[in-house]
Amino acid sequence: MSFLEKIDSPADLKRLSRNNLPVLADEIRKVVVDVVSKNGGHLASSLGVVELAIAIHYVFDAPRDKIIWDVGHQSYAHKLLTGRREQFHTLRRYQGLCGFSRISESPYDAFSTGHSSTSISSGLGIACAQRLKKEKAKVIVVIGDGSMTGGIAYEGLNQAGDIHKDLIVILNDNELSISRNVGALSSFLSRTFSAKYLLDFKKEFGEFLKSLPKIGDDIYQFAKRTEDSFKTFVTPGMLFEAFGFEYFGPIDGHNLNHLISILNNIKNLNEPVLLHVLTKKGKGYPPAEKNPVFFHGIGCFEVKTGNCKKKRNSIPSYTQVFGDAMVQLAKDDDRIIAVTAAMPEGTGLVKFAETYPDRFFDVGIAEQHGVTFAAGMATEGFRPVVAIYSTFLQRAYDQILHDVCLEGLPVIFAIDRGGIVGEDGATHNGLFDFSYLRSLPNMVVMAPKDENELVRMLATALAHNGPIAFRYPRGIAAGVKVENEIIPIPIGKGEILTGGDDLLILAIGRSVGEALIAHETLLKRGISSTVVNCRFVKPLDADLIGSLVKKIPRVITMEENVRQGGFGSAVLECLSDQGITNFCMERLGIPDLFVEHGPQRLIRSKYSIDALAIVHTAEKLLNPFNHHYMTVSARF
Ligand SMILES: Cc1ncc(C[n+]2csc(CCOP(=O)(O)OP(=O)(O)O)c2C)c(N)n1
Repeated sequence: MSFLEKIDSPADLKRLSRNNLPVLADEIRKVVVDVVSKNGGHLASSLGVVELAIAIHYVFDAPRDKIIWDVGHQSYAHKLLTGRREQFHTLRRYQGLCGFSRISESPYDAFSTGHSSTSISSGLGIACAQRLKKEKAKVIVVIGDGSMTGGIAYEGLNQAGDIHKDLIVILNDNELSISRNVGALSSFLSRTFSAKYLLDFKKEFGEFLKSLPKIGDDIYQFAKRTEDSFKTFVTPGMLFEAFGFEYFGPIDGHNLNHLISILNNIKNLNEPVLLHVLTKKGKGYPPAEKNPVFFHGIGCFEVKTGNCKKKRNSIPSYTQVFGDAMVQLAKDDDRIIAVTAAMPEGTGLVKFAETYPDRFFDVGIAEQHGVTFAAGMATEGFRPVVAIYSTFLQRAYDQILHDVCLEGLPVIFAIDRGGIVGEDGATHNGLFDFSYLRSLPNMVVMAPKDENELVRMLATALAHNGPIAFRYPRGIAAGVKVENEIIPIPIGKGEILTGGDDLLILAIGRSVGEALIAHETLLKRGISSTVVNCRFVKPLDADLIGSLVKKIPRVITMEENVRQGGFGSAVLECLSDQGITNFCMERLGIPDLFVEHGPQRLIRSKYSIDALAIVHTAEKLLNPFNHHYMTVSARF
């Protein structure tokens, strides 16, 4: 029996001797690699914190003590040590363990995460609540150097240092976000402040002080007395101590003995503490150590070689098509700027960054800043294209409203991962953007039916002098040819794709493809439908929709967005505004809930946003004996 197999809770871990812990770390790594190779997941980040997870659980007393893993993508070892070993093979599978931390999954997950940089704020909230309740739990948060580029982390530090509550922040510094970490802070944290550098610096600085006439020797003696001030002066400690934190480190995050000793010491302090640990992303699995960017978030792979199992598809992803179009269009348009929030790979902008380094900006995990930064560039005549996943753009809502839309600035939002994302689940689904964007004055909101239309929408956006957004799905595109000549689409114009008098299907984005499949199936069952690719959620093609609904009053709308405030709602409002009331409509979209993780296809089927759902709904709508619709239909 392995050591890991004996651990059903952290109490079992504590029974192991310190000597056995490195073997346990190896066992954990083996299981993590094995399961991620089958289910996909955040491998490199999780491998990097195995010793840290062991040490934290060895020293602290969870779930009484509260442990928060920022983002939660690196929490696999924590899951294995906290009673989830048996279910670990279900990681990221439908109805299996979530790929991030969830309060609802385990009492050991003190806070739910998925979006970055929240751990210090939530940890501080818990620490304050504990104090009010007169309970003595320790709160330990682990945050990566990438996540430290998010502004909310500093808002948390600022308050924590001020109110001086007992909070332990562990900075997991592996010098990488998903790819190279960016920004002034990352160079500040950089390894140039290594022990050797520190010693050399101390020596030289000491000599320098001593050489100062009169006062030099006194200052030197003072500095020597307060030995740590040297360290604080030249290490990141300076920054964190300015925030009111006691700084420790940097220490080797893979040295279990060292980690446990220092955590044992820190445990007894009653003040805000920052422990800076240095780790290696991908640690212990050579392919991930060699290529941590590739293994940050990975699909299924072969353990022996690290090669991906999925064959490369000849059809590109929407992300790739967007990235290629950016490179192509920027050739003749110097106004085009690309902005990413720490996701050049995920948003397809690597080629753009290489081709136009001066016009490419990675702002760090700082969506709010990225949007306002783009707004600033737009005031100077540039056309910034802000490429952010739908779910992360939620962060920047006020910036979109206040800094972009209020003055109608021409910022373009290229919103990737709109709709169901699959295995990353509830925190990552892009199901709200239609609703949150269409309520903003001056904003245009589009969604392409295929990759050619995606490119046309980028051109449309570049030709438009105001805020404009287009959102596209995760995954392989529709497989149509991208035409050489890129023709912008007239703003607010939909297109009729099929003719038919029985049913009107109004679809947007990816759902158009599903509507066309449904159209074919329905034809075979004797039902003819008009399918409209509406293209715009805002402004809607009100004339087209109004006139069609008058002719074909049985209507289905379909979208990969929540139904509240989404595309279907927009259609209802538009018909109401035109005084059109004589119709019956079913709005297919996501109901009022958060959608769990699972394969995209399964989730689409479960929530009735696929072709089959249209077919079933059509049959219901057209059934003369269906009581629900009879009353409405009687008016036709
Ligand atoms: C608000 C937000 N934006 C973007 C992401 C996507 N993302 C997930 S992990 C990650 C990098 C995190 O880097 P770091 O905190 O250093 O952790 P590491 O993976 O290196 O251990 C990013 C950008 C996110 N989770 N949340």
